[in-house]
Amino acid sequence: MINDKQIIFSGIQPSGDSVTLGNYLGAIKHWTKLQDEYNCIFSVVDMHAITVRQEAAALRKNTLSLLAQYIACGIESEKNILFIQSHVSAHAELAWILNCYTQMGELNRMTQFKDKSKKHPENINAGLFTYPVLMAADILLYQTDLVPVGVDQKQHLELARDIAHRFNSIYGDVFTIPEAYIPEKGAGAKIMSLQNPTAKMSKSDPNPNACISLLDKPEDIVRKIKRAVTDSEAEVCYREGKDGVNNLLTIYSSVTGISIDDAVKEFSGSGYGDFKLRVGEAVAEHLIPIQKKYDDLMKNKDYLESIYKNGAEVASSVARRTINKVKKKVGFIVG
Ligand code: ATP
Ligand code: LTN
Repeated sequence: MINDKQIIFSGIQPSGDSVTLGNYLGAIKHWTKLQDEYNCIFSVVDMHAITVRQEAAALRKNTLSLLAQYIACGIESEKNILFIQSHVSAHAELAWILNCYTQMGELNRMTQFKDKSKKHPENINAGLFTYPVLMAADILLYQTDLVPVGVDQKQHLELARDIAHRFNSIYGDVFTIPEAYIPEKGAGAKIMSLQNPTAKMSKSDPNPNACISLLDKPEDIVRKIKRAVTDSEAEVCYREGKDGVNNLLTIYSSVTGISIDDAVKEFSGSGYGDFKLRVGEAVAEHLIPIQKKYDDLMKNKDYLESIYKNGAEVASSVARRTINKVKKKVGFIVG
């Protein structure tokens, strides 16, 4: 890259029609704060999405929609490289090579693979198993320094580091060793399901009341938060064992910028009904301008196309340097 800022890479799968409040607070919102200080590369990782069966037309629609959601949340196309993963073929090329430098035993330990296999017992495909290797390729192709992700991705990132170390120890310094950049506890690190606050909020959750989507209508947001599972104590405080209330306090703190301690003071003496209503309203209010921007962007498909085409061109030229070096190192004849 042309300047000496550190490189950041991250991505989200277009595996649903909208990102969740978890994706937003755990990932995208943090990205917006990094765009001035770092060279940021943000990808819509459609190749990861097909590890779970997707309907083709829906995947196309969701991929474009996710790009618009990135921009609507404040990721500026002028400051960052925004692109669609399948547009840069070096991701698939490097993933194959790195597959040959990754052990079955390492992949067997991945908890996301175990969880997703349980969720989709009818389709435990090899791509689901080697998913973390494609993720490692995404990161290592750009000589990434930092990877901002939710805490659920920490294990994948550690594997990417292990693969990079292994490759470097054989061939010399080919890859930069990436570091995870994970938000602190309480700052949206892990937003939990509204219906089962011990499980993470996930866009592929079949229960629509478990998760808030970035594009949900304000009245739906308020309704879902009103129905959120809490406990029978009726005391708004942040304490171990109060997973439902802790989650709502985290959400409230993340959208308003008020610290959790101050939020607890604000709600002291409030009943859960009042507390949930105010959290719901705060979330809805925060999302309204994002939704408005999203609607405008989706009316301008040419603009979105110009962004992803330009992004793919720039990303390809950066990725090409790494993939050529890797090919030479492993002994391919580079034409
Ligand atoms: P899926 O349900 O399809 O597995 P997902 O909702 O878990 O998807 P990903 O595309 O896997 O979302 O994740 C995108 C980013 O959002 C990652 O950085 C991940 O760490 C973060 N993220 C996902 N869910 C949450 C959550 N509940 N809380 C905080 N961060 C999250
Ligand atoms: N595996 C991630 C999405 C993802 C990613 C990446 C994140 C794919 N490639 C590279 C950071 C860097 C997920 O499920 N959230």
